[in-house]
Amino acid sequence: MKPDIIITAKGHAATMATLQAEFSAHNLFEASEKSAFFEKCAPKVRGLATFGPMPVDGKLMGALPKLEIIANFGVGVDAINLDDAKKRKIIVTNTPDVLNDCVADTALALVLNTLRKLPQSEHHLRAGNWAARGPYPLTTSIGGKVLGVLGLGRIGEAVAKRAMACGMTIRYHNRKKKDVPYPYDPDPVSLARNSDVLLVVTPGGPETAKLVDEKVLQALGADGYLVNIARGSVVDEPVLLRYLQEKKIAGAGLDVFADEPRVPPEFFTLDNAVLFPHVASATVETRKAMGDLQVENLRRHFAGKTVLTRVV
Ligand code: 8YV
Repeated sequence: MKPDIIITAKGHAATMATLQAEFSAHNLFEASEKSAFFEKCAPKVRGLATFGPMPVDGKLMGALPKLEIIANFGVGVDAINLDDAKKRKIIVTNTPDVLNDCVADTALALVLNTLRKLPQSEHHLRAGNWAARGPYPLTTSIGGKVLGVLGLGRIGEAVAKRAMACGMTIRYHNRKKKDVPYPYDPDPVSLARNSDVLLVVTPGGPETAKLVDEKVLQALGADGYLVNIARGSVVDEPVLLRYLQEKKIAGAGLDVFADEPRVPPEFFTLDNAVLFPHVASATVETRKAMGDLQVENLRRHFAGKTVLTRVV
């Protein structure tokens, strides 16, 4: 008998195919009538395979009396209420490490693209402006600049290595000081004040909501840049938009937004922002590795073995 699982959202195609083949999978995202869907499968569902930002809270967990495990595709588990899971002794797994390099590559790309305005200069060429109006204006070097890492975990360290290879120096702020060779700032405001580029790599969720607020952006200042590859929720987005419009910071590179995939259209007209559609881990290789890990956690759990990457 294959264990029954619910797949919450449409995700990585090959992973979905494996989940469908190995488990008795119920696709929540295809259910037109949610109550009928739950009535049919809720009593037997033992696992959830989660993709994307759909909230998984106590109400959903409570509707699934046999739920044992929530296996997330992605390292960030901010959409899952971990306290609710803990209370119910439900295991939560994620997909750390396998995405560090790709996410760090994207972070470095955003730093480079934001300071050097490479997408904007490409647009200048494509629009015929090179020949018609002359060269693209000069931009800002990354070499010699200070990268302030807000949330120096495994991904932050991978970005730091890459940034140092480009001649940047590193500082950081975490809730706790770490045993690393980089200078520590006691709070996000000091880190922003001491940095040319503030890179946000914290987890999402209520503990970091709007951690980058007006005070932090003020401290970053008119010559400072913000790069966010964490979660849109970590930054006060309306304030960021205003700071970009009023040139109160020099620019921003954003892979994540508060209400994905809806991005406030005011961002589209900004010349001082580089915007990516949450692609940090989006390569064939990394997405396969993430899916393999998600599936392996489910397999191991249902085989009575310890899961590989348990969050709670
Ligand atoms: C993915 C991510 O885009 O791992 C994460 O937390 O944000 C990304 O790698 C996301 O998990 C896709 O659903």
